[in-house]
Amino acid sequence: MADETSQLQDSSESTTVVVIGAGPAGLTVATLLQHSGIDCVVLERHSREHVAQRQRAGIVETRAVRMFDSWGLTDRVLGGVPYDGILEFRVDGRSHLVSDSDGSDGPSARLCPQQILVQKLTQTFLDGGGDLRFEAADVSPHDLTGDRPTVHYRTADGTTHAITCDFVAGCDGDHGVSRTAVPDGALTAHAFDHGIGWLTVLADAPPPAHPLLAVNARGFAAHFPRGPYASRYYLQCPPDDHPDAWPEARIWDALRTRLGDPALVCGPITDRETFRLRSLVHDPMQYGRLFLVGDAAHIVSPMGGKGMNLALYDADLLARAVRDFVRSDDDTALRTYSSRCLRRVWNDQEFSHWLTRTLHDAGDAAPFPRHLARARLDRLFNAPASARAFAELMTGLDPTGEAVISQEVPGNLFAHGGD
Ligand code: RFL
Repeated sequence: MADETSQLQDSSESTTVVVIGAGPAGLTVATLLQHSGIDCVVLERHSREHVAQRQRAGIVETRAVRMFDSWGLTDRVLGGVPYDGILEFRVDGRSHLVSDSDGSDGPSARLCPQQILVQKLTQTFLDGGGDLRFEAADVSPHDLTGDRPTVHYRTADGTTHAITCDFVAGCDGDHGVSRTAVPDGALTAHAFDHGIGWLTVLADAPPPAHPLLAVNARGFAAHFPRGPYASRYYLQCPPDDHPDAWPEARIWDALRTRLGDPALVCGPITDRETFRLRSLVHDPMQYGRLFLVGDAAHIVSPMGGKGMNLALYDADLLARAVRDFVRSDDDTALRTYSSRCLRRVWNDQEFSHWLTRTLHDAGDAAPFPRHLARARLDRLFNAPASARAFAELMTGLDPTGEAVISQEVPGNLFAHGGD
């Protein structure tokens, strides 16, 4: 430690919050803190161009739109177009339209690709004079259980810097450094492998009329809009399949079959990858003065579109909690941050797991689970109460995650949470 410190070129910097990672979670925390007049520094490993191009999620759910609205930021940070709240299920080629709007007043979900949200959050933060440092290498948080943690990083010229702060927001995704700075045993990881693979394909091809989830005896497929002339497709595949096993002709053939659309218009494929569906929750989402946000704390299988939306939920709670502490010396919301986030995380994990099982079992599973899954779909298409519950979960407006009697972190908040 002494050697490390002696090589620092500049150890005099200080801020309230160091945010590690400039994805949806980190940029939202930073923008909301800035909006609250609280200073922060964002450290991002990659270049601005790299971060701005990363394409993943496509829908900002109703709850998240209303969250930005409550901060007066909707027009600045949300691009894309309003979503009409209709989701299409296609079972053996037969279409069922399901409303995933809950009918309440107020702004609703937007078709806003993740990279557009990231670009707009970046611009908003920088326009407001925000301190966002790209290409920050070897980021490492220290003294997380002390009064003033320090975050070290290195710039491209090799200079090492240190920033002292009150709090660290670990927003650096599943492979970042924030969580690995926590000693073994302080967090419990709950991991689940669904035993399912997906091939995901981005193409310059016409988007569907509605986000589309399809299933037939060959397996699951999906087609989502990603802009005026861009689409993301998913195809269920063996868990360890390689993208090379999927030449273009095979992809379009499989999509036409599983989507039940022989006339599906294809287009140039711009990206393709395979991955295993997995889910992961780290509990608690706090260690001393480090607060984990978004994918750094939890991974949700993409079915149901919850990963990015959960990241936005965590970011909102953390920004409000820090604001309470800075403005009023009130640490209640910081103490309950982890338990409040985890309640919604598990709620969304359950929804995503339910939808994952239903749409995969309804396809090529053994007869008994296939019949169960199809009975669940039948209920969704025909029982209004089921459809309403589904819509609440899709919008994120279900009360489950909100009506929290939060469990406070006992003792000294800024010592290790469980002590
Ligand atoms: P991110 O987006 O991974 O951002 C983390 C940032 O941290 C940086 N970083 C570091 N910076 C400094 N030092 C280090 N050592 C660092 N290590 C990493 C990274 O460069 C990056 O900029 O996490 P965040 O902000 O928590 O956001 C989470 C979302 O990205 C994620 O949940 C979603 O993309 C998940 N997801 C979807 N979510 C939805 O809500 N709806 C969807 O439709 C949806 N589709 C998807 C998805 C994820 C997918 N993948 C990754 C399998 C589709 C796919 C294919």
